[in-house]
Amino acid sequence: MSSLLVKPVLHTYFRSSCTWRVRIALALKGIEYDQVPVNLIKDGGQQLFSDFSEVNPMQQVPSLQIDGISLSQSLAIIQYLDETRPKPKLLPEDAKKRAYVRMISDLIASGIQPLQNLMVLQKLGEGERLGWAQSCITKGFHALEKILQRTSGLYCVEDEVSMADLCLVPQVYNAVRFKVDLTPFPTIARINQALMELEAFNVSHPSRQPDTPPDLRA
Ligand SMILES: N[C@@H](CCC(=O)N[C@@H](CS)C(=O)NCC(=O)O)C(=O)O
Repeated sequence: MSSLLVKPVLHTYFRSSCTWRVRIALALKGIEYDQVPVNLIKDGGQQLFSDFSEVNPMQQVPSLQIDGISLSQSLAIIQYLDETRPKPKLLPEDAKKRAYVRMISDLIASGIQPLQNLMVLQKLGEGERLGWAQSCITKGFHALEKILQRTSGLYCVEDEVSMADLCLVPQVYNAVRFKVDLTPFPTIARINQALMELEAFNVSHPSRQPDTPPDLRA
């Protein structure tokens, strides 16, 4: 069978913000896929199992098997999906808008999320974790708020949903989880609210995944 006819397989964890980015892209583009859950907490972290290291040597989710290749890194995955399944476009045609989309995506994916990732938090004492995560997210959100005041319309970059929005919503979810005060970030909060009204952001939400524990289901 041609690899183009095989359903993609997403290695996922319901609460992983990086995986949620990819789930939104798959939902927006109407791509059907199967999920293989990788529980980041259970058994000491199933991402550390040797068979999963074959899937993603970085021992992180997400990973997507698609078109006969195996991809990791959420932004690379989203850009591959956008190049091969262009509707709706998640990276604008216009070079300046595209640069804004990449700038905002990188700010979140390189400047905020990695600092509050599980692997980092596990290196800290239990009493230090919440404060550390809050300070990383708050610092990043101050920068993001300023940038979004310049670039946003209804969404992060003007009025079209883009890769930047796929990064924003899961990062706001993490901020809420870590009890970050969002009052200083009205633009972030407004865009998040507008995006959460869209079906693709809702169906892919951590509370609605096959591996979501019953007590966290919505
Ligand atoms: N840059 C990667 C980061 C992936 C990542 O940090 N994944 C987290 C979940 S959001 C993870 O698997 N963490 C497991 C760990 O820290 O052990 C991407 O964008 O895909």
